[in-house]
Amino acid sequence: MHDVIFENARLYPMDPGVQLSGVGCLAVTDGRFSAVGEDVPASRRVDLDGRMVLPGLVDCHTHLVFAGDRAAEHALRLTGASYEEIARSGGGILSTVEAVRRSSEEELVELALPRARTLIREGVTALEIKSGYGLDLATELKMLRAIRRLDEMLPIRVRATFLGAHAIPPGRTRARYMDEVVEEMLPAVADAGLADSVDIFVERIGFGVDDLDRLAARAAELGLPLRVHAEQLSSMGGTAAGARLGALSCDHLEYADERDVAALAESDTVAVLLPGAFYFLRETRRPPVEALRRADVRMAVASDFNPGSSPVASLLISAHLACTLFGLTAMEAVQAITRHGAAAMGLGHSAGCIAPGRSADFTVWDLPSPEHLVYQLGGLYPVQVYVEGEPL
Ligand code: DI6
Ligand code: FE
Repeated sequence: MHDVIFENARLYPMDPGVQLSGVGCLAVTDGRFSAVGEDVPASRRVDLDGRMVLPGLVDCHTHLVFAGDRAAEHALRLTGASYEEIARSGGGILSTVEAVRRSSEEELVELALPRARTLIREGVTALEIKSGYGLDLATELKMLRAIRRLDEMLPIRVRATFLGAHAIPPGRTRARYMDEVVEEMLPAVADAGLADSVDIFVERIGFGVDDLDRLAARAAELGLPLRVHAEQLSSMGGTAAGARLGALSCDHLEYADERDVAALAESDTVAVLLPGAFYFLRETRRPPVEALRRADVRMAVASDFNPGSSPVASLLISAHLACTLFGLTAMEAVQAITRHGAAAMGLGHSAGCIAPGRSADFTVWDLPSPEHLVYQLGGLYPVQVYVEGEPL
């Protein structure tokens, strides 16, 4: 006997093993999908009236815990300054760092809650949030505690990523700061159980592949999976290195080349595309989507919601941009914000598709087909969101 059966569901399970799309049933027991497709006996029945059912959406890359804003910087960029110029002259990430250092944990939570709720309203049921605006141990811990607090307060799954290696704090050398990240901050974060994964910004204005190697070795000792910001603004080989190191994902990839794609193809690493940042920074170099597709590399899409490069509070708009700007097909984009997003954030076996045994996180839409999710730009909301089989 199953707990609940949802009948008359137009199912799009996003499970490569299941080729059904049509009206059927969906059973949930103990918060997990217990049958997909067929009608089974259950204690309770819910009629979904033929509405479209998709997995809960997954936003696998955000920096939505932050204080202050960077609207003035955006205005400057509109008159010609580049992101890199602004970062080098002390603006950029470092101005957000100052604002975050001045804020309390409670203030950070209060600021982040409405941002997360905006995503949840769109159907997001799993959300990753990075630290990285502290750049010292106390503030990084404060950010990570704020993320844990959001996980407790919100009805969805929130995962925390330690991104101490996001930028080099003023007055420090890269080498000295990296010592601190690897020897002090990462072990303390792991000890406190405040992170589910570790990330690093491999970039000309950030860290090198040598830093990535060191961080990855320490993260592996501590049992924390790796994610990598790579090839967003420059070609450094961070993607190939991340793939070789078994990272869950390499993210951005505008400057990834054939070697990077080949390394991804030989790994289980997911390519996370962040078209919001590309759009917002008015970049012109596109990630090698056709090569990734040919190499069968799984592509995810995320909002990268952050105050500097992607103040984009919408995963669906991000998916839309991934189609129009990067050339994803509509169904690739839908997979990118469900199954592949889940894999990128380390939930590949528990979320992201409608299949027996997975967490019963799903969304119900008054739309004719999944293609509609990347058709209208903005203003799309599910009529109902379920997490572990319960309506939000
Ligand atoms: N890449 C990005 O796009 C963001 N962080 C990163 O590593 C930008 C963060 C910011 O500008 O505040
Ligand atoms: Fe990012």
